[in-house]
Amino acid sequence: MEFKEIVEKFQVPETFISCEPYGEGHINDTYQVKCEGKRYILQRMNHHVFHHPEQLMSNIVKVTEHLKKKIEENGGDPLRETLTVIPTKEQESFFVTPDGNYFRMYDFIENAQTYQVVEQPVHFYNAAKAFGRFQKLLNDFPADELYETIPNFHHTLKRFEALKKAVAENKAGRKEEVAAEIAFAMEREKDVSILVELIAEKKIPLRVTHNDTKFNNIMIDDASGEGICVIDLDTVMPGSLLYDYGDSLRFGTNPASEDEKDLTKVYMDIELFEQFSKGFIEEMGSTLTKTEREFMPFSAKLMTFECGIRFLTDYLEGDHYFKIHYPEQNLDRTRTQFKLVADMEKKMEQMKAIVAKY
Ligand code: ADP
Ligand code: GN1
Ligand code: MG
Repeated sequence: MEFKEIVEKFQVPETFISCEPYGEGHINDTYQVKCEGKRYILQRMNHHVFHHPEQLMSNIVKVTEHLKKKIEENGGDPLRETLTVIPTKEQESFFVTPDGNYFRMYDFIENAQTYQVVEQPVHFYNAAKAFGRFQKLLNDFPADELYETIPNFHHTLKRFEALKKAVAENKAGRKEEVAAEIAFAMEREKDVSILVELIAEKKIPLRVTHNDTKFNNIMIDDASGEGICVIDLDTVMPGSLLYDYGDSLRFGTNPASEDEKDLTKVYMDIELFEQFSKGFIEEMGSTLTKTEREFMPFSAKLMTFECGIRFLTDYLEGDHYFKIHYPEQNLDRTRTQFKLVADMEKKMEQMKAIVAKY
């Protein structure tokens, strides 16, 4: 089907002009749709990653409706501060093409940007506030109404077991080439059960969390620099607040890109760590439990390690999960994550002191 035909399945009154690939997400195919006087986002959901796109969309509709109500109550702009799902002419939240591809549309959030690296520290502080606010707005959302779109998404122990299996199977024949990275991962096996166990023992509460809080999943307002809208709601599920906090630091404290080849450029910028931690703690306030606070610095390292082992697993399996633009990209991504882990290990005491300060 042509893009124009797909767009016409949705409640879009304006005349279609064009549709082009957009953004730098690793999972879905995102397009910018230009219509007369208005832009939209069109996405082909990745149904190899999300096995039940209809469940995914049920989550997103419920979560955005809940957020819109709260944003309105607080005097905000519900059309700008969360995603707006455009329904199809059949009143569905998505459209399935005859060849089995799932599409959805959102309003385009104008006068705001996503960034691939933090360009101004204050943006990162503002992002922390926005991710914290997002959590708080979902505090009273009934978690049992959410489908688990990817089971065990942040179950680091299972992610580690998946890596071991990928090493044993060596499907892409790349095991020898990544011996150093495998060794780095294996040396940190003791870390992978820590959060999982605390959650199982109910020492850390389950909340409704975003689970993919990288800096390019938040729109920064052009005029104010505020984190105006949290996007990419595909993985909103029950989880730990530490997943959201830790994953933000993983991506945002690195001044280089996630696939930077020159590892001398890759490190955890402690000033950015401070900006984010300050914003997040200020926003979450007394909602944070003592144990959550205690494990905040560790969660940054763990989420970075988890992402690194996911990239490494995908590299060993032949790159079927994350989108790549060249053959070694998942290996480059693995290396940046492991470099960050090593740097965070060195800076752990500093990180703890910062968290204790706020
Ligand atoms: P993925 O799951 O592949 O990461 P995202 O939902 O994060 O896909 O979208 C990819 C990119 O598209 C985002 O980083 C952002 O730049 C842009 N984008 C997504 N939704 C919107 C929107 N509603 N308005 C403007 N830009 C958007
Ligand atoms: C993916 O969809 P995107 O690009 O925002 C991934 C995250 C990883 C991230 C690494 C559903 O995020 O879990 O942390 O890449 N999303 C999914 O950059 O697997
Ligand atoms: Mg994204």
